[in-house]
Amino acid sequence: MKPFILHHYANSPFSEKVRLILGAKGMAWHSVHVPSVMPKPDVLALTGGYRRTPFMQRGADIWCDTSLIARVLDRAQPQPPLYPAGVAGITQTLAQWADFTLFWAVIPYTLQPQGLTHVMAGVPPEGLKAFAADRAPFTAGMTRQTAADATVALKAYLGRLEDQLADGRAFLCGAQPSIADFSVAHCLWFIHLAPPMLGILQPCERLRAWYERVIAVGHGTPTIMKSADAIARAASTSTHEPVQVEPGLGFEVGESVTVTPTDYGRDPVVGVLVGLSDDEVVIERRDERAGTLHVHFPRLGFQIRKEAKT
Ligand SMILES: N[C@@H](CCC(=O)N[C@@H](CS)C(=O)NCC(=O)O)C(=O)O
Repeated sequence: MKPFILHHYANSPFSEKVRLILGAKGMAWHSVHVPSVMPKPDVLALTGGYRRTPFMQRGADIWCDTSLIARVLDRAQPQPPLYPAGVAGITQTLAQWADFTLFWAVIPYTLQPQGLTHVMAGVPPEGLKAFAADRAPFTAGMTRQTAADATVALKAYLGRLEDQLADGRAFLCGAQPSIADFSVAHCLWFIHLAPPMLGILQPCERLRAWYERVIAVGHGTPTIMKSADAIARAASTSTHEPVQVEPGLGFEVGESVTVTPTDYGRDPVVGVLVGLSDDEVVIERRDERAGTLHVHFPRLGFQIRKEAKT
């Protein structure tokens, strides 16, 4: 089986979530660095319009969103499990909370002026302007927390996580790491990019020790790959992962649809429906350079709409 290709960039927390999962599972992988702001022509060639980071590729299959990427990696390499028996439900619920609620407290908290200069160290003023201009439409429609809101929320959330570890457990849902640990860890990892902001973790002794345990899993074994080579890899692959459209879910195989994230970065991807279940939606699309691709999204958090007939 060929290694997965992760398309990511260094300072991306959700990429760190996947890098840590690859580390926990001891996997070898190909690493393609993508730009952190638009334009991203090589990204869009593969995803069809989805611009969020990271996404994963193998051959001509593309997986978007870390909740789905985590499931795919867990299927490919089941040990150690991301969804341990007995806590599989709660660990995914905690991960979902961290990936949205905790994340969107961490971002405005960390990017206050004294943190921003560290996260963006070395970026010239025009780069900072371009970043702000890129992210405004990306999060349009979301209520961005003020620094004061985010600080009070984050203090409460960190306190709750500290409580969760009060019985001396090594990881958030028990003795083994699970998806919840990686979803919380990538948020705390982002605060670590801005050392002056770390004071908020000072009272959380157990959480700080937990963080060191999670980060210690490392990133597995990455090999650098160029985005042009990843595109060529897709173009030279004529097979896809087996998928099917299950009946009774509101859509038929072969229908033209759009798939769009419901929270932010709401760029629709157009394609022909080839796979649908309660967990996943898969569309087929063609790109001049990358050939015929299957783009997979999680079903939860994504809206499917039939394309209007012309
Ligand atoms: N729910 C998504 C969230 C991904 C996300 O918000 N990624 C950030 C980077 S950490 C992003 O896409 N930023 C804009 C960009 O990279 O263009 C996931 O789990 O993958």
